[in-house]
Amino acid sequence: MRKSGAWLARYALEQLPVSHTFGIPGVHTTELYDELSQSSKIRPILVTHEACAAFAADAMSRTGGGRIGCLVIVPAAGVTHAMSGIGECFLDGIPLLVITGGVRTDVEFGCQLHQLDQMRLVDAVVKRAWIVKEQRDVVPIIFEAYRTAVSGVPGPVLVEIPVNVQLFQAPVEELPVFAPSTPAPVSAYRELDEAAALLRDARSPGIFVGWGAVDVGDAIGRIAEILGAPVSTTLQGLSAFPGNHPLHTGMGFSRAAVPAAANAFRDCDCLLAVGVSFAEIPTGSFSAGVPPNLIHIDISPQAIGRNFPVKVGICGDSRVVVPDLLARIEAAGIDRSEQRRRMEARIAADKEAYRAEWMAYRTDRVNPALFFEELRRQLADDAIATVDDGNHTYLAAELFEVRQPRTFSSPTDFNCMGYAVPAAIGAKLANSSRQVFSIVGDGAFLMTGLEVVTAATLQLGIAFFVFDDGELSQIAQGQEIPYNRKTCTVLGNIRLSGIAEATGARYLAIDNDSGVSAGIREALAIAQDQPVIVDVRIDYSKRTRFTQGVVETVLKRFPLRDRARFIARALLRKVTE
Ligand SMILES: Cc1ncc(C[n+]2csc(CCOP(=O)(O)OP(=O)(O)O)c2C)c(N)n1
Ligand SMILES: [Mg+2]
Repeated sequence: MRKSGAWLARYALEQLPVSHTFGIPGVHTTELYDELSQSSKIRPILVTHEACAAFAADAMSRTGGGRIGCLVIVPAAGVTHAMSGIGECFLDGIPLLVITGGVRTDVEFGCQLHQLDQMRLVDAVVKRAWIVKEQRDVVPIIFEAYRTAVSGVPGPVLVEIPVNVQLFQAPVEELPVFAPSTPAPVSAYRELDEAAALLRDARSPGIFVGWGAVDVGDAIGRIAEILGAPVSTTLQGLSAFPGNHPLHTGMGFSRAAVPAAANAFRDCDCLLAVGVSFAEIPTGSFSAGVPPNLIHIDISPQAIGRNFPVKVGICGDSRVVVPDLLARIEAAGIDRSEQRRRMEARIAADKEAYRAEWMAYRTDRVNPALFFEELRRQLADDAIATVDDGNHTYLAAELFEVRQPRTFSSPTDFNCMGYAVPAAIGAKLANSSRQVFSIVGDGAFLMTGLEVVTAATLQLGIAFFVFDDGELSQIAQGQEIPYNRKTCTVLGNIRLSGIAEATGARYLAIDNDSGVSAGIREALAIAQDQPVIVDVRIDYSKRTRFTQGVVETVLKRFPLRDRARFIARALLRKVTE
């Protein structure tokens, strides 16, 4: 039979868990787009910018119940735009399938449009990249790319299909059928026994979970309950453990963590860490007190022992390893009910005190704690949050209770602003019957906020809560102590109502605490079937524990002379300016 590369690409993609593709067509991909337009399984989605395509696809992978996010973009120019989101997926361990066109390989001409060595370009941000040479390779390469993306540490892959391969037909001997593979069972029985014994003998065990544990929250909960152990999460893994479980403490457990977490882990003598890489954010810039008895379970062999030495390291898929560990702990005859009761009471008291501290803080703008508490009250438990990067992220992490797996997505290790708005679109397309909302800083909103037009065009019901403080606050706050001036962190004056009008979204503002309850109710009502931009005039004058803790930790680690220089300079500026 004779088939075109574009037909074959569609044939391959239709067999994978791909429900949508994201991108902007160009002359190198129109044939592929034309094929996708005829698909009953895949819907190609036009975005305004390829970075948004990648962020939307990322959220499709994170929240889509086994789906993989997929891009179809032009070579070079589309790829450089998309690299913000591809990089996020690479560092956050999120599978992503990037299909790009490629310049013609059947002509002699150089200086073709978009001609660039893409393999070199993406080398640092993909697990692997391929250039398809012939039509017969299209299907096997796309299948191999998908398997690569989802196996081991998940991540992005890229397949370049030259435009001539897409356009023209060539002989193809067979049409392979995709066969999914299952996670390989572990053979770490000795390590699991050691881990169970360490946890049994510990005086004050603690549990730290990340995105890699997002699908084993129930088993982690049972382990925590048997051990009477507090559970802390990473930022990316906030949804890996329910915020309303009595043993849940908060993000991280360093001095940059909320009091419930910092206190619960203070005497921790054995830490069970699952699906975490001990990265900079959740460890409070590596200041967390990790005990020598560290049991580290992760899919990445590179992560185990990288930042903190391990006593027991187990490399494997948490969906296989954690149930095995739970079985051993259940069999160990542990009774810590009294310890568990005490721990739960302490966590509840610490959480209540932290809440009261925030609630007592009143200004004429919106109190973040009040906002998040009211939002939680009005949302369904399975509502999906996409959150950007900034002060609003850490406020959400400290003050919003995340209750179900995969209901909180935020850019973490690559930490790329501009994520939340397009990610909400990906999450909504994957979860049309669930509430989807964004918490996004005004600075981040300026990067990708025009993508709201896509939500309006597709009539996606999403509430975009823009935390409007007029600054790049997370950085401005970091500048305050050491520099006492805000260089390039004060934003231009933006009227969000204009963006709503321009994109076809509804608009409303929440100016102060008294408008919070009604404002959220109205926003969620509108967002049943259309996008709404909510201008939240937020109060940022109270710092998060995270910002306070990290600024202090980082400064402390400076060489003595430089620390003295920084402090002296800040003091001088305080007095003289
Ligand atoms: C692409 C990108 N550029 C710059 C940064 C550095 N950065 C981190 S947080 C932040 C401030 C974000 O401001 P805004 O979106 O208004 O959120 P806020 O901190 O005010 O809540 C900046 C500039 C980043 N993380 N990503
Ligand atoms: Mg801001």
